[in-house]
Amino acid sequence: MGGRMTGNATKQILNGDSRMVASLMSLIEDGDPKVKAVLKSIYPHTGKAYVIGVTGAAGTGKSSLIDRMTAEYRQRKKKVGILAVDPSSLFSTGALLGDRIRMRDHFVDDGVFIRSFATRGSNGGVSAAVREGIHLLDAAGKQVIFVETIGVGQDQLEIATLAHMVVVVLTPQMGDEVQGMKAGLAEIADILVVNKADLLGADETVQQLEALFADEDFHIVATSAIKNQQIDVLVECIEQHRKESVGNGKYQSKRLHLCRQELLSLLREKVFAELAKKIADGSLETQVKLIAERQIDPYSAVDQIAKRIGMKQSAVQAK
Ligand SMILES: Nc1nc2c(ncn2[C@@H]2O[C@H](COP(=O)(O)OP(=O)(O)OP(=O)(O)O)[C@@H](O)[C@H]2O)c(=O)[nH]1
Ligand SMILES: [Mg+2]
Repeated sequence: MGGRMTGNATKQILNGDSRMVASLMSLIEDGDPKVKAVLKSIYPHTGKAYVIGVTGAAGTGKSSLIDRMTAEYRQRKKKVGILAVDPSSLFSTGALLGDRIRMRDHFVDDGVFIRSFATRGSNGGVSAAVREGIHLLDAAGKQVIFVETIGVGQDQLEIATLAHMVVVVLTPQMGDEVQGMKAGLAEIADILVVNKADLLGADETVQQLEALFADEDFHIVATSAIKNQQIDVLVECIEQHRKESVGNGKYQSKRLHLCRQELLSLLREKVFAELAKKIADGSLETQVKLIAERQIDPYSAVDQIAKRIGMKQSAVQAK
């Protein structure tokens, strides 16, 4: 993208032009470096959106809830962006289609931008690409941004480096499973939702969670996305959490945390790319084979490579 094209793209993003947002999202998805110039020029205009991570096991109703909450936020005159991080769409487009169909109503609404995000190319991985997507939506004037991720292990923790707050979606069917999730939930969740409250056992699940987290101060809300019940309560909970965190300084330190995570992630990517250039072609693969054959251990291999490219041994051993 040349200077003039970057300028035009920037202007269109700041005007909230959905088509430009969509085409830059595609560049981000493909890991195209051209998008960096636009990201640089829009960055001063970002930092206004509130980013809400929505995570939970497959099929708990995350997309359905986001769909309903979006309607609620639209009634409150907020512009909404939605990024569904979709690992499965790498293999099939089924999940993506599901999201599209369920969120159909919002597709004709100019105040809503929806994107299912499959990340193939981006160097910094999924998180880096999602962060870029968030900046685009933020600059385009979206005031609330939902990021949907399927919560499994690592991914679930990653969301904490992307979002201002995290909503974890559970269901009554999970029963005793929640007991084992206690530590993970306490670490990541700001709000716990028991969705599918129209099904049997919802009250018990809520009671179980309340007992489990008696010492924590997070909210537990029972909803039914399908029946559109308690969605306003959930949104009110989110808004209350937001206001409280601004009031007690947690939001400000969260902002610093997110900026730090992004900077470190970009730096890691850059430094590693530089080092990889220094490591002679093929020698990495040679080491890999040696490790596989147990002729060397990976720790000594790293020491050797580091020494060869001129890194001081002490620097390698520090940390
Ligand atoms: N009974 C009931 N079913 C629901 C509710 N919310 C969602 N569902 C159903 O649960 C299924 C999964 O809903 P989704 O919204 O796609 O769930 P998801 O968590 O986004 O799913 P993935 O993105 O595939 O992990 C669908 O068949 C929904 O109709 C609810 O409140 N009650
Ligand atoms: Mg979904």
